[in-house]
Amino acid sequence: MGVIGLDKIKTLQRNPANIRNLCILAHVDHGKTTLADCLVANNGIISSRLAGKLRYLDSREDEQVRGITMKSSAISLHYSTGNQEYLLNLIDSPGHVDFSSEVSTAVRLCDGAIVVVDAVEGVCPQTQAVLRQAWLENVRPVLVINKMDRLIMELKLTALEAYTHLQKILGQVNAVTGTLFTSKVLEERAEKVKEEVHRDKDPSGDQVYDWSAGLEDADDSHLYFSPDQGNVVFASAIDGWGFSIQHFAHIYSQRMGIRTEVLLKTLWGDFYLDTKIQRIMKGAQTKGKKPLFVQLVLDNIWSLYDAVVTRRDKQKVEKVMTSLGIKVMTRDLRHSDPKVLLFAICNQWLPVSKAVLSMVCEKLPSPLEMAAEKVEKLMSVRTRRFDSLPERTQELKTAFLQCSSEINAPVIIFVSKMFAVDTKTLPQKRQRPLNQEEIAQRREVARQRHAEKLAAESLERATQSATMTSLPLKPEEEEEQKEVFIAFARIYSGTVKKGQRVFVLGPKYDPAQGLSLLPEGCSASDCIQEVPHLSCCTVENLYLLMGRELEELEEIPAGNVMGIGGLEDCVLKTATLSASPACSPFTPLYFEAAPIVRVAVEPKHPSEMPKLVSGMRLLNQADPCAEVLIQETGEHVLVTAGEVHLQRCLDDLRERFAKIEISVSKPIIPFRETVVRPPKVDMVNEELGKQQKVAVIHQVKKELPQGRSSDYQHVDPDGLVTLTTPNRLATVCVRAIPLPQEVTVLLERNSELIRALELMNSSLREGRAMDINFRILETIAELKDHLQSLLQERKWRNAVERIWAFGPRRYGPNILLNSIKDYSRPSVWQCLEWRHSNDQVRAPASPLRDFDNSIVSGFQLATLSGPMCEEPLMGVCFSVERWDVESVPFSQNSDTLKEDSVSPEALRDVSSHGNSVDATTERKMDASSVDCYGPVSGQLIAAMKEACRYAFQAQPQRLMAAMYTCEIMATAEVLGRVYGVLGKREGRVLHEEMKEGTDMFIITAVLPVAESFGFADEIRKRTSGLASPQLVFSHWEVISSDPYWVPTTEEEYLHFGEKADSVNQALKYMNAVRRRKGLFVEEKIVEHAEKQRTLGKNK
Ligand SMILES: Nc1nc2c(ncn2[C@@H]2O[C@H](COP(=O)(O)OP(=O)(O)OP(=O)(O)O)[C@@H](O)[C@H]2O)c(=O)[nH]1
Ligand SMILES: [Mg+2]
Repeated sequence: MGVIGLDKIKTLQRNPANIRNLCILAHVDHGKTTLADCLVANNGIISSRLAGKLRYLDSREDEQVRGITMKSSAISLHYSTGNQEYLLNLIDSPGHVDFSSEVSTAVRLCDGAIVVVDAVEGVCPQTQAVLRQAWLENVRPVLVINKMDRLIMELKLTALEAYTHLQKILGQVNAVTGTLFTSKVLEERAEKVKEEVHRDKDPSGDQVYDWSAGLEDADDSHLYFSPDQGNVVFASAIDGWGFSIQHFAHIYSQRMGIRTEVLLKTLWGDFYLDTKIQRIMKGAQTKGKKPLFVQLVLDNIWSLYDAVVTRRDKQKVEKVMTSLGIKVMTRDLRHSDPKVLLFAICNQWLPVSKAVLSMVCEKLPSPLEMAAEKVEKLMSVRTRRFDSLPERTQELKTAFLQCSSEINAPVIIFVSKMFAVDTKTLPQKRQRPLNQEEIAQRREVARQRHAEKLAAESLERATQSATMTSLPLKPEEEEEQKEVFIAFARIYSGTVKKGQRVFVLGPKYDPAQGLSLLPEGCSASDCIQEVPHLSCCTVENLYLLMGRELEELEEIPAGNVMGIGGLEDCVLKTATLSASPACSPFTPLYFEAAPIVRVAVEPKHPSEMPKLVSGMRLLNQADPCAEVLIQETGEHVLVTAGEVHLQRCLDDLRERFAKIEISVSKPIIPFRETVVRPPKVDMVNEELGKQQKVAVIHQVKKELPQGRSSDYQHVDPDGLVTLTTPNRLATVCVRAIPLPQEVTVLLERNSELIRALELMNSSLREGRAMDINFRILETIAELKDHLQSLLQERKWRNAVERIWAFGPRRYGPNILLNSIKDYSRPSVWQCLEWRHSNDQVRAPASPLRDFDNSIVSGFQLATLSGPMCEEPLMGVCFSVERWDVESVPFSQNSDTLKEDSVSPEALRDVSSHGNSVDATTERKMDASSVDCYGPVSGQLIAAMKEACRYAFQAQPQRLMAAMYTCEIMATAEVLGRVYGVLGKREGRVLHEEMKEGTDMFIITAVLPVAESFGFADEIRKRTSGLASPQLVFSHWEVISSDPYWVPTTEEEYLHFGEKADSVNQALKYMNAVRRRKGLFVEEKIVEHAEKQRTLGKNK
């Protein structure tokens, strides 16, 4: 394990003041793993000659082949400077968007981060994402501007141009930090005001709010990156050099006799050296002078590159080397590749590892400096505030802050992911010197085997070779190939020992409940009674994570990152472990990208199904964001974040977890179904007259299932659907209305909140006690206000108050609206009023209320799968305009009840629809024979569902496609090809800008997920690898073409012909989904083949 021994590391682990837990974050390919190599080489774990080429922390084969990191991995490094020795627990993370969940798992365990930015590409989408992630987890960042050599060799910038370029990059990075900071301050201010409002609710006279506690007062100077703050290093990891201005300040203060502090302040910025008076002056730019940074720093590097790489001037190189006091080996000096010499010189002159590591030790916080704010954030799960936690839980905050490893400090550990390793790589299995006894044992075993072999030989001499080769694997050998799971974890307090028992706190564990159920002073080793979401487990093994290797440890004190073995049965992906039941589970990890690409997987040989099932289970555990589901259809579905991620998961499944051949379906692309406002123009841009409308209605009528008599259902010309249950006891009238887009987006974004709202409502309904978080109530009230402001139009008057339910699954982006006159029910916002008036919200009892739930259930079913291709609905409002139920089976005096439930207006309404009147009269006749249809509530659910589907079909229907946003960086030459590929795949370019100072363009585009498979590969191929896109799921978008469209107007006939067989994208998608689901697909068959052939004359 390199040059530092395990004992040294063990000693360092006990001194948290000198521990740094940090991760390396960046956009894909900006050089994280290369930089990590340099740091690892500093410890002698790999040779410094190989640093940057080996990519030691990319230990997986596919990582090496593809050249991208896929898993975050940790390594413990030792660094000594002055008289201080440090232990650095370094985690390298992936930059590809598909693996952003791995970044989350890394950031959670760290106190600091090195953010790497490519000096040419500057701030990229993932740079912003990782800065945000670091911000959200209160992780302090330092900056490394990497690939500085590209400015010299590729862009051929002069030192001065490079300086301006670097200033711009710093500006970009600081702009991102600035936005994060401002939004946080504003949020905090809003919170403060809200709290004050709460406090002042009691009548205590005048209220004075302090509005000045805003941006102006907040000091944010320490947050920004600036070389003079010492938190920026300029580097070229591949050439092995890097520096901070501190380094040069020390050198020049000695050489020029200027105080270091002065140089530190002036080396970066608009300062120049006035040679005449030998003083540093301000205003280099206006006076046209070289800034100090260029003159004293960059010029030296530029001329070194010039001498070594460009001109290969041996004499000059030697001169430089003597002036710097550097000696290189002769073989490096004579090497045909000048980069080798360059590396040898630079690595001695400005070793990147030293620059980065000393910055890390100086600027990043130790575990002892954890901010109280961070602890509170970690301990308060979303719906609960820290100060609402039990007192004993709040007391644990000091344990975090002290980070004590004393015997009485409670053990608190967070597991951020589980990773699989081959049993063979475990230290327990590694070869070690054998002792005498073991040697004797082995000798005995070998002797026995030899005897067996001899016996077998004498028996079957002829088949000897066959038996030798087909010898079945011994059970222990089989076991060798097994994967074991190791928890990737950090200990925040106490000392964890091998064999210790700890509590495993599930994400829903409530410390208040736990404390009340468990006896005082009980520990995880006691036999404890059942507590929800709490279990116990034994820490079987403890490991030091050393990149590709693990080292076994007996105990690990607070403040360290580590691996834990033996948790695979009690921890799925993440967990909080603690010796105290008072600890609250940590807030869940924050993931940037939601998994969206799904495929169905099955074994090539059906008999291997059990292996697949267990393999999928292992995969699910080993990946922070892959999801494994078994659909109702029995399919095994794998959901991943993107194509590259999918590929990695499938490889893992095939080669590690299931070890069988599998067949994989094409990606299952999700769609949504919606309705839109009727179009004003037809497909050839002609104004639509009445004639088109009639055609649409006609079409809908045709689609209604045959065989049902029309007195059960009726569709109005304006889309109002009236449906009666088969027993004729209940009738519903429903209309589908498209929701404004902003409303849909708002609902989609707040689905978690709506789910919380539903939970509260249901506990209110059932009269259950629960602790309501006022902060959530505030956010719900905000949501309501926001909805109100968006639904201002006349037709939406009072709509927000009338919302009956959300769906599907009660929190989706569709609304059920109560437009029934005289039917009042508690509003969905009832929990908001609950605070003020406990019982007033109860609506007057009405017979309809008994069936309220059936209507909601029918709506939920209808929104879960739409009529187009059984995909969920989105952005549709179902307005129930009339509803009556006759309660004959339940009560004798049906007439009175009927009068109660149907208002006179509604009856008048009925008279306008002939069918419904029929239905009402008929109802009375066969009231006695209704029983054969089963319970009314069930029928009502079905009727409501059907009514919604018809109402949906009565409007212009559209499919919605999932869209990716993608940012593509491309040079001017390949720009055309990029546009070509985008166009072919229905992509839409949003904007294009040129990256300043480079010849790169950044194109931002949206692309349907359905068209994205193979997109990245195609772009890469077409541009010879010069452009590579990053795809992230962004939103749902209505596909403008109508899948049911047929030409109806004369112009359309003229333009598209009678068959209209030009490509209809929406129809294509819809049919593909229908075919996959085994639904009926109406397809046109080519009728007159010859005619078509004659049409294509030029073939
Ligand atoms: N010119 C130049 N190339 C570099 C430098 N550092 C890294 N590279 C190259 O950039 C490419 C990507 O480097 P990696 O270290 O794998 O990048 P990464 O950030 O770890 O990439 P992911 O982990 O996939 O996000 C490799 O081909 C490196 O050789 C540098 O300082 N200068
Ligand atoms: Mg990497």
